[in-house]
Amino acid sequence: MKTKVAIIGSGPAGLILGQLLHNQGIDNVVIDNKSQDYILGRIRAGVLEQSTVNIIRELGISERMDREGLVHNGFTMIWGQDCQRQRIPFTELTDGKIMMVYGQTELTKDLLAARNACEAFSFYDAEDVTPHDFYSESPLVSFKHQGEEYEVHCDYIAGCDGFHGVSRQSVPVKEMTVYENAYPFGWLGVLADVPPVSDEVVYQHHQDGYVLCSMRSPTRSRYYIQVSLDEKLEDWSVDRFWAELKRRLPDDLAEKVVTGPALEMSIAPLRSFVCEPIRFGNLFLVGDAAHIVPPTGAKGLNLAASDAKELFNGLMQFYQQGDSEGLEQYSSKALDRIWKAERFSWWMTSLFHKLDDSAFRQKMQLSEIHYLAHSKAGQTTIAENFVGLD
Ligand code: RFL
Ligand code: PHB
Repeated sequence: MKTKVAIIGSGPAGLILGQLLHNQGIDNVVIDNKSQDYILGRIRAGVLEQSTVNIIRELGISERMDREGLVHNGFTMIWGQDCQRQRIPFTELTDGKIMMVYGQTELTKDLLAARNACEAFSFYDAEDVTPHDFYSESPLVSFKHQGEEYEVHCDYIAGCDGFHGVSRQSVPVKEMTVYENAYPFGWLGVLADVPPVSDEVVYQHHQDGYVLCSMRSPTRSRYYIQVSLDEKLEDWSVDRFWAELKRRLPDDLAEKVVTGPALEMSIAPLRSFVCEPIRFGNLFLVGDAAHIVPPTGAKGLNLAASDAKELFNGLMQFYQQGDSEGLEQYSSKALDRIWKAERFSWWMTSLFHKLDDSAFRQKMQLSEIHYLAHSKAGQTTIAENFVGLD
């Protein structure tokens, strides 16, 4: 089989890139080692930046997002034993940029529907997916599908296969530098069909661990609490989760918590990770394949979308004008943005989580949150980073 761009991975990064290319008549093939049902069962991100919203609109698949998504203009921070709170009106502080609450699952559903409706080739449940010869002019991706062996010959390979994918692992270790930070805690998350405690996202610093109140719709809530990494999911009933959430929240919010069965409950570890560069010959890494951020700043999916757009721009320039400058600059331009999001995500994580038992460090965190919350410059810094730097 021959195509222009072979895309490994059908998460947001691969599907956005595939659809952007398809809409411009640039032939591409998507190959994923999981089924579409499995991909749609993953519960992950929920908050889209303005730039991601713009990409979805540009793709012509925004009808449901624009109808069902919730436009947000601010979030609330809560901290300290006296539960001080401050709203960060990010839209007002960033010349009108909004955030859209629309689940990654819903976005993936829209992207898959668009992919399935067009003529482009996609392979799901592929086995042994392997990129080859990407330092040559004739790279290819091999895999098995329904008992048949396939080779997709292409000009370029886009590695959009997430943190555990095969693309980054196929690059010789000496070709990349890896920067990594693991955090000694995770997030225990619950998704439930109950109305949220607030119409805006709430981030809380609590002496026993961070709390995040988010949502997917006016009737579906997404909550997270910080837990230590040795916590086991089987030790957490949903009732224990609700009790702990209410114990940490201020009384007025705890009273508003509506409990119910969990649609999903999981523990996610937190990690910062960047590999440099993110281009290796004719293999480009996109999204979580190249970098991971702790979810505190809501940046992972948004970075995946902006990487995909950046690579698409380079490919367009190449296929429409024969100019490879955009592709040459992909790695450095994307990494510039990636590092800014890494910094913000690391900083938000360090500011709001219980890091250790040091009472001094906790005082420093509370003092910094208090300062930022009451300073216009501080609020603006948070707002600009939260909505996404250009
Ligand atoms: P994905 O979504 O992991 O998709 C990768 C795809 O590649 C396939 N694959 C392979 N295919 C072929 N061969 C192989 N060997 C393969 N190995 C893997 C997989 O099946 C899959 O289909 O990566 P992508 O596209 O880069 O997208 C990244 C986002 O999914 C991720 O960054 C976000 O979910 C992170 N994230 C958040 N991001 C935000 O922007 N806002 C948020 O509010 C937000 N909240 C979150 C999050 C992630 C979380 N978890 C669980 C890590 C909240 C949580 C709890
Ligand atoms: C979510 O709704 O899942 C969510 C919201 C904000 C974050 C991370 C995750 O910072």
